[in-house]
Amino acid sequence: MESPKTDKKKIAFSGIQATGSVHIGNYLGAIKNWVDMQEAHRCIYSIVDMHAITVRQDPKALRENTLRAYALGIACGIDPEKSIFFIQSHVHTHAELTWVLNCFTPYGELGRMTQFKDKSQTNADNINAGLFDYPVLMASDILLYQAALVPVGADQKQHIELTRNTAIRFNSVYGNVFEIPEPLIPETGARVMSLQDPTKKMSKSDDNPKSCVALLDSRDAIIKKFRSAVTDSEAEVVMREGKDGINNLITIYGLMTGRSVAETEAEFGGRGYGDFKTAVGEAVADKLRPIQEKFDDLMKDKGYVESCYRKNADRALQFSGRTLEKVYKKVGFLAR
Ligand code: AQP
Repeated sequence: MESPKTDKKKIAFSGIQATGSVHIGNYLGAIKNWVDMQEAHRCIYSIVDMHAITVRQDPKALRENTLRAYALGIACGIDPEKSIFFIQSHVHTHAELTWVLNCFTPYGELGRMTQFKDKSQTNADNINAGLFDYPVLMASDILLYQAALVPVGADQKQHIELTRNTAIRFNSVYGNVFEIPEPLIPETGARVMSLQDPTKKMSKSDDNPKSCVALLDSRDAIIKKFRSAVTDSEAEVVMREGKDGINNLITIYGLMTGRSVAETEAEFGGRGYGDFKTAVGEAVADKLRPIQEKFDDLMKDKGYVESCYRKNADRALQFSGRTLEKVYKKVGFLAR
């Protein structure tokens, strides 16, 4: 039976929302590291569709995006046998622990969350309680699996701090129930910037489609987006403060090709921005091609994809059920 702390490997948990298309920011900031961690850690990953409905979703599109995001995860290299890779709404313990943890999370702390403030502005007509409570659902996702590590992009740091506070608060009342997790934020790629406004992070919900490169964009579209990336009025491919656009492209190029900053600067020294932008576009397209091919194969075999998420929902439920049972007992719920 799968249970928390079955072996000595550290447990890692992370999730991605099933909204819109997964982009290279999600990939470089999170998914790429999830894949790399599978050997040395006990990994648990989720498509967090319950988080997605904090912003109004079209039901048909959400279903489709959830399936596509799941298949894309496998195409990127998440191994659904080795890791537990599941769809959040398939595992009822997440909603249940959220209720309990709501009672251990101060209202004021949730109101300070930057993502809540940002999303309240972009969704001014639908500032619902779920949007406010999003970080408690995220805390439940992590704490249910006794995760020690949470590999995420830099934007999620504040939510993990809240998760830690909630876990410490609960443990201080009831003893050592939850592992206290640490964020694992990559040194490079933690904040991939918009191609149209390199002072803002690349984001699925950006109105300008040229700002964001999706993992499933065609080769032509990828190269075009990089060619129209906003840079600066100089012509020097060099990483330096104030050159946000070029710094972002050097980072993306480095992560996609394995080249260091110095190697990239030497390769493109004196060649101007045009060549460099095309080279970044081509490197990204080359890196994404095998992922896209694997994704296409998986979408032709939906039976296999379904069997993966069904099996993994059972594994996740078994694992998380033990933590929930312990929590229910600690807070004083009468056993059935
Ligand atoms: N630009 C980014 N650079 C690096 N990492 C990023 N992540 C998101 N954007 C970047 C990381 O991707 C993981 C999954 O993110 P999510 O599903 O929570 O999506 P998000 O943060 O909501 O992504 P978007 O694109 O910004 O969506 P919207 O526009 O809906 O808010 C997380 O680990 C995140 O840190």
